[in-house]
Amino acid sequence: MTILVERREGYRMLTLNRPERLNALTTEMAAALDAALDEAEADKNCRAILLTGAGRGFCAGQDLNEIVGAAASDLERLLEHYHPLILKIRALPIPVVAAVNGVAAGAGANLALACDIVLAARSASFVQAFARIGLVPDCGGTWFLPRLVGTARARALAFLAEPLPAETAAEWGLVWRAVDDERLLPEAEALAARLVTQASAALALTKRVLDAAGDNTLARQLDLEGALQREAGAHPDHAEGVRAFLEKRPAAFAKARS
Ligand code: LHQ
Repeated sequence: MTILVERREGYRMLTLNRPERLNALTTEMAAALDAALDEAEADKNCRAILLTGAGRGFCAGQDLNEIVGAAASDLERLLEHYHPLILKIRALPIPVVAAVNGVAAGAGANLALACDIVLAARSASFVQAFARIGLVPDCGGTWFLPRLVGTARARALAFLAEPLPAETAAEWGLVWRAVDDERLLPEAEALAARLVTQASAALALTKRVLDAAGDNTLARQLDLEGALQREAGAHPDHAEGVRAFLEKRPAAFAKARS
């Protein structure tokens, strides 16, 4: 199985599972990941997703054996398997945590950047490997990178294709945090478990409003915040959160997504 799915208390852990190839992506694997995300979304009790890689790598991007000698038009067609995946992660009404356990290269790096919160092991690195094989960054790299680290750093990362160590990635704001290798999974699991206790409807709306900000004027974004605040405010989690604060107790938010 190229994607391992573990059902945990309130969340699912998805593991990219081709460790002998540093979890390089094949079209079959992309389809399996796509299906695993659909199943997670269909399960109303699933309130977070944790994505990681088996073995010493997170994901080495497209499996180059699959594209060797491919016609240029085949490359574009191949991306049709990856684009929906990136868009799906962004559109999921569930927070997705990436636990980057080792090298994340090419499409593998940008798959991680599509996730909502990225934790990286200190020994991990991020490589926009595309220039090394005469390709342009894809899977959203050209969109995520400048937004996360600014154009100066984005351009150097894309042109030079040098590995960026996890710690620098965290300093630059490419990822949320770099942690000691042995702490990666415990911290990522704790993070997922914490997200599960949050107001899941509010988190889904927060993800939507943050993603919309990139294309909106401030005035339009304020309108959207207002509309989504109305939606959040109508959910019982809001009343519960306020009551819990006033009663000085932890909030007991809905256990299933609505
Ligand atoms: C691999 C791979 C790999 C196959 C390591 N494929 N075997 C999508 C679709 C459409 C169009 C094109 O673009 C895309 C998006 C893309 O992702 S393009 C970019 C594709 N990825 C790359 O170019 C990265 C290639 N890999 C590397 O540069 C290195 O392996 C990195 C820097 C990731 C890790 O280096 P090392 O830690 O030194 O490991 P290694 O190179 O020894 O790899 C371990 C094994 O994994 C090795 O096999 P072997 O049989 O010798 O043990 C590699 O051949 C294999 N492997 N990446 N993408």
